[in-house]
Amino acid sequence: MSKNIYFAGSIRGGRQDAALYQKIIAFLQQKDRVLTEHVGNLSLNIHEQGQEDQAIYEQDTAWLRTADLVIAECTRPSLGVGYELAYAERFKIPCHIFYRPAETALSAMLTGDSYFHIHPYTDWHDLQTQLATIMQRQ
Ligand code: 6K6
Repeated sequence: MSKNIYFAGSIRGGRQDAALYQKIIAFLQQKDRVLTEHVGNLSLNIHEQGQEDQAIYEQDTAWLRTADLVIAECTRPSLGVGYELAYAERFKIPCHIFYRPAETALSAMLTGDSYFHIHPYTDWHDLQTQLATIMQRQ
């Protein structure tokens, strides 16, 4: 059965990986429903979002509570993504965290928490292979 996936990626933390987020979302959408497609929106202007921050918070936390799993790309550090991961843990939603170790040292608050499944990867091919394995298992 198709799952509801909450994809988390940096927005105000920096959009350098936005094209990668878009590719991950498209990959996941082949079989499942991604609740947060907007995270991969390449034309997003982070200064003129048009939505009140409180409405964003209410919507995103409501989606998180209904998600079957969270996939987070954490190479670009983001306070919002860190918050979402802690929120998901509180609601016992499985969380898979991806990052490129050559480009970032992931926070000890993530690597030190055994609740999280941490997946270092090197490139798109590696990431895609690991994602496919996780999605088969879920
Ligand atoms: C409209 C279109 C795209 O973005 C918007 C408005 N902004 C947000 N909309 C929805 N979720 C958001 C928005 N800003 C942050 N988030 C959530 O926080 C996303 O689910 C991301 O995973 C995370 C990013 O946090 P920051 O701290 O990098 O902004």
